[in-house]
Amino acid sequence: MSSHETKMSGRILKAPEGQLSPALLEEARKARRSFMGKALAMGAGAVGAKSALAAPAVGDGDPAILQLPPHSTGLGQPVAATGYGNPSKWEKNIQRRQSPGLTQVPQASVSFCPLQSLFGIITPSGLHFERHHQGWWDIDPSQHRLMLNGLVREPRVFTMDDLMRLPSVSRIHFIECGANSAMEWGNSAVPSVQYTHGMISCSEFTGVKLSTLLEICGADTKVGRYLLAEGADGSSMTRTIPMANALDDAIVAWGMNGEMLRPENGYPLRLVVPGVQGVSWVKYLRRIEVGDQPFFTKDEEIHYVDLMPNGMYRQFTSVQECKSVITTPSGSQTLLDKGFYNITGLAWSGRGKVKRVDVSVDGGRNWRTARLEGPILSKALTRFNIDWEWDGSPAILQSRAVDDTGYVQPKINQLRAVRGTRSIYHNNAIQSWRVAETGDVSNVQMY
Ligand SMILES: Nc1nc2c(c(=O)[nH]1)N[C@H]1C(S)=C(S)[C@@H](COP(=O)(O)O)O[C@H]1N2
Ligand SMILES: [Mo]
Repeated sequence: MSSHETKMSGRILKAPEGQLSPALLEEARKARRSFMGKALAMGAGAVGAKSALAAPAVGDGDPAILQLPPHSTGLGQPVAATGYGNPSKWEKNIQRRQSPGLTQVPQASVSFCPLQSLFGIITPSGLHFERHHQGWWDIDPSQHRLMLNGLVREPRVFTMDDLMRLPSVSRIHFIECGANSAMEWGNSAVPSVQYTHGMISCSEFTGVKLSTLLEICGADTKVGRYLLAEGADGSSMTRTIPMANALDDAIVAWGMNGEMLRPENGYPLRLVVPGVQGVSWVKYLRRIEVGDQPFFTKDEEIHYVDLMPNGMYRQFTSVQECKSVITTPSGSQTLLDKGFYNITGLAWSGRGKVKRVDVSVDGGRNWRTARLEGPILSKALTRFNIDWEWDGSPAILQSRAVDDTGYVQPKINQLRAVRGTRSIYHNNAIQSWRVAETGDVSNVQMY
């Protein structure tokens, strides 16, 4: 097994990245202190620094609300200080991150999406997870071409201009790497949801339907039951796509979240195959060939296959089955106090819509049905929320999703009973987070 994704062994990360480190916490405290100091120096209130820092509850006369800070009295920043806006400097800890030691070179690697810090269902483009086999490129769109050949009446080479004149669609879909949660097959290995589930993102993609291009070229969709999709990067990423997907909802996309694709995500052109594992979403898409049988490329012969306990492996298991995860509270976070919390998370299914999500706070003994927030879209992330009153005693939080085919997300021991413990891809097991009496949340497995 040569894929770097096969090397995701049980590694424990010591630093809970994606959370405020002690150093950053101290920095934040200092910033707050000096902010309070400045406010006082400006004569904003005759309140001692000590009582100001104690932050009494509103109603107890919180002095901070009575002081006018500089941003209430001074002149703000001018327009277009940056032609393309950036997140607040206070949010700079929210980053895509690599799992230290996971891969040997950063060009054939993955950066994980900080799911614990995101709201709703759309992933900000700058935080979309990345998976490259040979590094990313910022390709000149005027030089980029897409060729369509094979079992077609008229082979064609399209420029970006040609493609962008065609009728387009915009659809919201998740993309999940088949290796998401791969480190968790043997045991609970990584500390936070960023690393357990961060190889998923969800965006609005815009492009021309692949079926439109096939029609233009007069593809033989009866004999031509398969397509080859090929990328322009050095990895020669090639995957077989069933014609059924091509005629259904696959898109040749240039847009992501209202703008052109980001270079890391395949600019200027990528394939979108809703519900199918990320590897088939070929980036820097340069060629589509129609053929009468699967192409058996390197990326489907030895990679993205399911090693079974008897040593045989399953191939072409490319649909991402129904799965969910609680993103808050989640591993490496700390609950500050007893009392009310909104448990929130994400659910999805490569086969359609999420029908229901149940949440347990006692390790799977009792379940309550969570609220699904709209829109609930097919093959897209769905946000769920549920109220929780934490009484301060240890708890195990879990979510279990059901999709509209009736499929129920399995427990890890149910998956292992069929697939063993040495699999890598397609782990859609229920995730467990343990809340300790201290409020610290950690990654555990429940059988
Ligand atoms: N050309 C090309 N396409 C590619 C890849 C690649 O390395 N090169 N990686 C694949 C894999 S394994 C995944 S999971 C997705 C990741 O897409 P993203 O980087 O936009 O998240 O792209 C797929 N398409
Ligand atoms: Mo992937």
